[in-house]
Amino acid sequence: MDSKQSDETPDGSGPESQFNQALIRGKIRRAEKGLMAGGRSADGEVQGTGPANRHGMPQLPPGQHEVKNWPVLDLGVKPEIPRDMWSLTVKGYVEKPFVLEWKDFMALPQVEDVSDFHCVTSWSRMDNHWGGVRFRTLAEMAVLKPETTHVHIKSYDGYSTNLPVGECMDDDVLLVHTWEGIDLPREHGGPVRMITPRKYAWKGAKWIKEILFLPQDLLGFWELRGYSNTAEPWFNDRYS
Ligand SMILES: Nc1nc2c(c(=O)[nH]1)N[C@H]1C(S)=C(S)[C@@H](COP(=O)(O)O)O[C@H]1N2
Ligand SMILES: [Mo]
Repeated sequence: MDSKQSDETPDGSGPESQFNQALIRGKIRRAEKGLMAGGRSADGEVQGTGPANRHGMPQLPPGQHEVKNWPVLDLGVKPEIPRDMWSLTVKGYVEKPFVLEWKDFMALPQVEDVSDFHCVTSWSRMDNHWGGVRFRTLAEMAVLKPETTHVHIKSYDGYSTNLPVGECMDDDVLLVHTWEGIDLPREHGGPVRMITPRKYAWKGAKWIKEILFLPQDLLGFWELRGYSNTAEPWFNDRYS
């Protein structure tokens, strides 16, 4: 007991203290990542610039201005998909591909989160309250094959976008059906869209239809048309 206790209080010597140092370094790295990206994880842990420690002051990425409304951006089509017609296909380099209908999706573990929404056209909407399912939950269900490196996401309007698989595993990457306590409005991607708070908003597919896991990157609609593939708001990383 005594030796265990002292191992958990590292004095800079012995193997246990090395392990603790590694944990601490990991937490620092995570905090720095959060500081660049902003946002608060669903378990309430503050990750730098998120709502919880903004004290009411907006902290905008470079070149962004805050809006209080929520502009609508799309390709001129706003598909109408009633909940009982909606399904989500998860496939590609996975052990267990599946298709979810509405009731299946709603039976998955549900989370709430607060995060910001940064559009490349320079507006940001802060402190959005979301309800939905973590992307990570779906990835865990699908059991990724070791070759999987990227995700390509397809929508009911023909839109697509792509991300490295690791960047979809953050706690704040959600498939949302609820916004500010109401059903996600159709013009914003209802019944279900993805949100990627640490990326510009074009990485978040509205009217999401399919998640395809791939062993290489496959560019999406805007990524093929000159938008940055990495899309990092805190690095002003807009166009490639
Ligand atoms: N299916 C689909 N998803 C989409 C788009 C789209 O045209 N179709 N536009 C993207 C872009 S460019 C932005 S900025 C955001 C806008 O989301 P909003 O209309 O809810 O503000 O959705 C992204 N997701
Ligand atoms: Mo956009």
